[in-house]
Amino acid sequence: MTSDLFDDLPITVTRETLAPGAALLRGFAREGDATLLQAIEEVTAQAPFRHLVTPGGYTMSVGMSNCGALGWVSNRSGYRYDPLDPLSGQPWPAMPAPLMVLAERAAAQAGFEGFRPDACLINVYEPGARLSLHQDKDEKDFAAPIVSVSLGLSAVFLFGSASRRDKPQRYRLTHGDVVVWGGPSRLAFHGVAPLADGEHPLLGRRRINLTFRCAGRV
Ligand code: MD3
Ligand code: FE
Repeated sequence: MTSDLFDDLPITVTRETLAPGAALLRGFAREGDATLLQAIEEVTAQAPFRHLVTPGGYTMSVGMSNCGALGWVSNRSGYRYDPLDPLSGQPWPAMPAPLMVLAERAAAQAGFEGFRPDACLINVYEPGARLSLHQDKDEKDFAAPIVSVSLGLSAVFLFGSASRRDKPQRYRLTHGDVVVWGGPSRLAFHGVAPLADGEHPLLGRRRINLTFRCAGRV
């Protein structure tokens, strides 16, 4: 059994099904969290977090960066995956091995063997930041799941159905929780409630969320 460097409590990993195709792996990313954060820092030193503007002209409260062959970007003309970071004109940083390995293991645990994401969107939330209800459908391959990893402060995650009308379920996602969204859940509406203030031992007043995607042509 491995232990958390800071409190020596054993790490418990549990699996629950939120909906058909949606598997919540609580604690899955806690072992090795410091390694993940180090890798994220290396990415964001090259491709800093920025607040993107939506096609509707709103500046997002969530800060974003990417790693991998493709990165998700938004501006007044629309959303897209792009091989280049528009801030630098350079390719996005490569996906660090510890991130790729984590995503692959989590997907396999949920029944998606051979998951090989080409994009990892990195979201940073400060107190008050939120993500309104949306679907992720800019990817080319809906047969592949999306793997999400929560780090730092807890957030209330809103999980609806394929229809915006249905009232979403609420789940608290905490440091180290991983969710695999595949099958019938892949196109579900989802969002994040405004982040409550707090202090996390590794991340301070922040939450970071990683989403691993197969964005390009398969
Ligand atoms: C359910 N991120 O980046 S992760 C996003 O916490 C995004 O930053 C949120 O939604 C965050 O697009 C939520 C959970 C998540 C991600 C993708 C999904 C849930 C999903 C795709 C389909 C269904
Ligand atoms: Fe999303």
